[in-house]
Amino acid sequence: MTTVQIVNTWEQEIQDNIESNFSPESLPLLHQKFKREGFIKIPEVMPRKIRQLMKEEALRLLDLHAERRDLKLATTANTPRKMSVVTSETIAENSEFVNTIYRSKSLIEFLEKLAGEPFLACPSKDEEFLITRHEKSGDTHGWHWGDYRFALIWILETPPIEYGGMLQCVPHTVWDKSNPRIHEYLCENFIRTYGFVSGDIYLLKSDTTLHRTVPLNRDATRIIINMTWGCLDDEKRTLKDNDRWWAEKEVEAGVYS
Ligand SMILES: O=C(O)CCC(=O)C(=O)O
Ligand SMILES: [Fe+2]
Repeated sequence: MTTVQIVNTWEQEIQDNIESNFSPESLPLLHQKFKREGFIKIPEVMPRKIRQLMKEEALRLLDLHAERRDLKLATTANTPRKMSVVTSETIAENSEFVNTIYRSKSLIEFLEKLAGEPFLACPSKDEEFLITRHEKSGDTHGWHWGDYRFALIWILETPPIEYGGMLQCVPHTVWDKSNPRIHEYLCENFIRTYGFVSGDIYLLKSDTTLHRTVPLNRDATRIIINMTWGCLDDEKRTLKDNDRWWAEKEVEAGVYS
């Protein structure tokens, strides 16, 4: 006889929720959409209760640990980063809840099916998690790519789309840190824009999808948590350039205002 032990107290709920919201027949089309757009909106991947608790957890961490960033980043052609953040290590050290959900086997197995490849725990402890809060007029997470392949982004709170804060994406692009050519990519490709409501969740193929948030056009609150995973290819890569603006207040590749 085999016994299945549920260690993560949320695991059963996550698993049941995924099974009731996504039929096996729906997966091939979702996979194809994700491959095509580098983006897929999947709020139903998490029960409402967990999304609400995640918001409360992010608000708690922001109250205790938020740090403001206002800079332009050389490795992404001087695009701006204007927002408050809670850094990865701070989240990892201070939130059992975030760690538990990030390690959910049912969640990871489902995301692997959508992506069509294995997810690896984030190779870099300083890029596993990120909480950001856009709060002032002009706040934006400017055009960039991710160092690692997969980001699950929870839109915990967002203003109406007239205020900005949507996500814009150009899939099937690559990040050359010494020559990012972002404007060329924007001229040569269609840009897709995705609006959100509070509670949305999306999966992004972050390493090959150029993306940004549309700047807020007035003071307003937009809060997300980013959970990042790597892929098998990451084992062959080494990262260079000190452009880890979220982790340190001042980095070599940043210009500060
Ligand atoms: O705020 C968003 O929706 C995008 C977040 C993002 O691009 C990131 O955390 O790298
Ligand atoms: Fe990103």
